[in-house]
Amino acid sequence: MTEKWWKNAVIYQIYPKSFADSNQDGIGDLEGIIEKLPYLKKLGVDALWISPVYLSPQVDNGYDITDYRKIDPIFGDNETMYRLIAKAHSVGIKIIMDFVANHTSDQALWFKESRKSKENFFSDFYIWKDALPDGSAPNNWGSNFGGSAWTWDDMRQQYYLHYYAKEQPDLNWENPRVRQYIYDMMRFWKAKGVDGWRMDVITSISKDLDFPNNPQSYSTSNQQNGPRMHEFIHEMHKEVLAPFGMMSVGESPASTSKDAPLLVDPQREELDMIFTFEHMHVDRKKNDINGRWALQKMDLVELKRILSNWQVDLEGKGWNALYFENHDRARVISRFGNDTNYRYSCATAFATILHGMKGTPFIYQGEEIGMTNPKFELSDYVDIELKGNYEEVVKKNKTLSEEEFLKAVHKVSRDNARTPMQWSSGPHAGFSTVKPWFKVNPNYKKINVETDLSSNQSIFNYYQKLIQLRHNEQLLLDGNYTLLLEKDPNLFLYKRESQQSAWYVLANLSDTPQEMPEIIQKEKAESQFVIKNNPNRTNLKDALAPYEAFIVSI
Ligand code: TEU
Ligand code: CA
Repeated sequence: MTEKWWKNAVIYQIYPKSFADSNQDGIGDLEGIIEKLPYLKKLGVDALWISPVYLSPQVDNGYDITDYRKIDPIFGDNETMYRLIAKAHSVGIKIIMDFVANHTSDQALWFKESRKSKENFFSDFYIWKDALPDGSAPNNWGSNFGGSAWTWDDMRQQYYLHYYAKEQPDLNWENPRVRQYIYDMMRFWKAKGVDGWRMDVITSISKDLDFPNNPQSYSTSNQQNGPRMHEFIHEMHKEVLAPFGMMSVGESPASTSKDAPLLVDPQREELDMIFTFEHMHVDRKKNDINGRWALQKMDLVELKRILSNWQVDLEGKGWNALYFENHDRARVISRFGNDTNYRYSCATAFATILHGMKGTPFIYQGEEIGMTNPKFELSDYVDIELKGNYEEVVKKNKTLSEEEFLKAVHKVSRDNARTPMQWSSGPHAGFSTVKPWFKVNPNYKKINVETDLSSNQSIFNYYQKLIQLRHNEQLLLDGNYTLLLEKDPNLFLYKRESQQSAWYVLANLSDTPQEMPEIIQKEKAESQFVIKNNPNRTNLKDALAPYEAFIVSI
């Protein structure tokens, strides 16, 4: 329909470790993805974003890369990856790889060489600084996984910078060689057929070379939008993205809808889309010392305001990436909705809202069958962020009790999304025949692909329809967007409209019935439902059931 394939596309994210285990070692792998291609084709998605599968010690589940051109043996080998790309292409599915270029693993050859001395070819591939006269770190910057962002290296007798784990040293993008090596790596994968990139914390690649202290010790507030960020991204666009027509979606934690066009306005030649974090903070207390673990009740008015700002502010200036879930986020129905009494309605209601918007929707594995957060014991969790933050917040600062922390973990921890994919009610949810690397959610007997597909309330089927709409309806592509009832604390209502047609997209995102909005009641009786999650819905008058949602064409 358009010259940019991703504008009518729905992209599905795979977290390989937890998707499907083909060789029964408890770890998901590439062959597992190949086996599930018919499932993904049936769902109807256009592209797969595959979280990192490169050689890695797996300190951060592959976001710590040792060799960008090698597939980690836990996932298969390079030949399997090439076969996956070819097989996906043969059924019309594109492949987006994860591009982690803010940092590497400390096991990468570059880092091993870099730490050897101050005067070798790789010395300036990372960010090294002398200790302060008293031996302490160069400044008070913090790591996202707890503690200082600086680690002392005995061999080199200097500190190196790491925004994440100490095993994830930050690359020095100031060094043109680093940039050229990265572009070469991208060309390598392009030659293998990769169609685009999801760019991990791409807005962190440029550092403030004055290294000023943060107002608060160990804060991570300095990490985004450094002085040369736009310049570097533009260079990458010129060198690789444009010449090879590769799609790009950048992770951009600090972007607001106002400054987003600086990254995604096509005329600036930087990125195609970015993932904002703004709407992910609507259940988080602002400026709280406990950061992502300081929770409050989800504020729907705020969620509507943020998502709508992105719709409106990017109109004509850039393209949205739409998501509620990914491997760093909890299950949306457990976090913002009701995953027990209204699981089907709630999952499809959030899906309706997201997939009705302008932009490219991303589905995270398991979202399409309404998988939920598990409520594990603290000792069951494995994520490095959770563990690092626990040490910091509960043990060291004592600003949260263990109970409060666990409560927050149950709501928002990254591990909520990382439990193995629930394929069937068989042993280990059909993910593997042996004990998986991370616990299966005990609700798998009830919630799994097999059960969902055979249910008359199938979340999968609903997603399938939403994806078909994305492919077939011009209005979704280019209709403009208007939020209605902006102050309503329970209903999400917006209008999509073009010269030819108009739709209302409506969801009751509460546990209680709600009056049908007057503006809808006034519509013609012969209005057509485009999609609805309540089979009993036949008119535009009756009250909305809890988590009822529909799209109606007027
Ligand atoms: O995430 C970056 C990121 O900022 C968040 O995931 C962060 O951990 C959290 O939101 C802080 O509150 C990316 C990847 O998606 C993540 O999985 C990696 O761990 C991280 O980068 C480092 O590569
Ligand atoms: Ca395996």
